[in-house]
Amino acid sequence: PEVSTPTSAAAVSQYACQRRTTTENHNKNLTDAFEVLAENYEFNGMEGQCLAFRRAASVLKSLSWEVRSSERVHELPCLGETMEELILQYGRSFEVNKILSDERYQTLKLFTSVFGVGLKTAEKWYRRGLRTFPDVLEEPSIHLNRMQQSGFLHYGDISRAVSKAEAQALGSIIDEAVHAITPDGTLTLTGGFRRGKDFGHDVDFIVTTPERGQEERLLTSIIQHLKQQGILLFSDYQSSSFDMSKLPSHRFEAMDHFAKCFLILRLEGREVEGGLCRAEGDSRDWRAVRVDLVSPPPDRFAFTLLGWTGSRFERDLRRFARLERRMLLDNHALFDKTKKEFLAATTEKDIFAHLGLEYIEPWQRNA
Ligand code: 8DG
Ligand code: MN
Ligand code: MN
Repeated sequence: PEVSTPTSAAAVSQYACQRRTTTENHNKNLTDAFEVLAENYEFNGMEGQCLAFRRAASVLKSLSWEVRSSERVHELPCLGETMEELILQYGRSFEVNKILSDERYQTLKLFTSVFGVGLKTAEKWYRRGLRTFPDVLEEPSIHLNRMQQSGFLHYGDISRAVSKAEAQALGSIIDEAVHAITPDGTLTLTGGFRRGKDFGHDVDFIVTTPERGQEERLLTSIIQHLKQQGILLFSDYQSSSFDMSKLPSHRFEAMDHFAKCFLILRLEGREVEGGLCRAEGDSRDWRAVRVDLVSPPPDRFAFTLLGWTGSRFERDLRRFARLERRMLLDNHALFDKTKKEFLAATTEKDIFAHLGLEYIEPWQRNA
């Protein structure tokens, strides 16, 4: 049966993988506020509350109506009393504004916005009394790794949103590299742009070759090719540590073990239809852009595509598999714990079918 967009709270599933969530968000004010609260919990090591607010925001994003303060919010899944109260008193929540003007929050937000700087590093810098980029860059005892150095060097460009036209241009450039290396190689757009977003913080692609065992070589050759073209500004290559016999991970945020690389590429203005997204007053005809590439073996393509398409949707798919189906799902495989066997898939639809879920299109996965 077709799951149409629910019009009543009672029909909304607690799992994002049973909801259709487009990029159209009727509750953006609320979900932005919830994201600030979630982030602040994350910054303070309160993972339970952080997750609760992210799940609540995800439910609100899926609604085809705007939640109003008079509504019985608690009838929605994942929205507890605290959140109902927040929504009831929400004009522009006092609590949210308090966080936004908090020095620790502001500093951690600033530091973690640098490519290569995680929460641990940001906290360390904060504890040492550092508050601004110049504070960090002028502190002689701080040693930045290669990724962080590039993060600071290209900060202006890579903290600026990437447009769909820029993503397309990068797609053509990398596609050309793939085909120069192997004529039957393929390039597939994934991540936020596959979900139909107009802007992203990077561009994510999957590269494959049908020849088994050649996936690592394909990726290293692509990096080499981009380097020869003079457009490789940074590359962090991680070789494959994929073990076929291993069960899928239990963890929610499991990174995968396929060969992948995190890149910064130089994109020329003339390659982009309609021009580059640049800061006002910036007259350069190029910009730096973050690009992620992953190269799974051909028989794992569907799992990788599903995983890298991303958002809460994919987290809830794993949770749904585990709690409702006694199955383990990650970017590599699907394992049925009852039958004690791996379930193969050549398309995303196969995976949804194994899980007994209705297929949800990528542009409906903006959970
Ligand atoms: P955005 O870039 O438009 O802001 O959003 P996004 O495309 O949804 O986020 P993303 O940070 O680019 O991540 C896309 C998906 O890739 C996300 O679900 C996480 C997933 N991903 C993996 N494995 C790995 C990994 O090893 N490293 C990274 N950086 N992302 C990974 O599944
Ligand atoms: Mn992305
Ligand atoms: Mn990415």
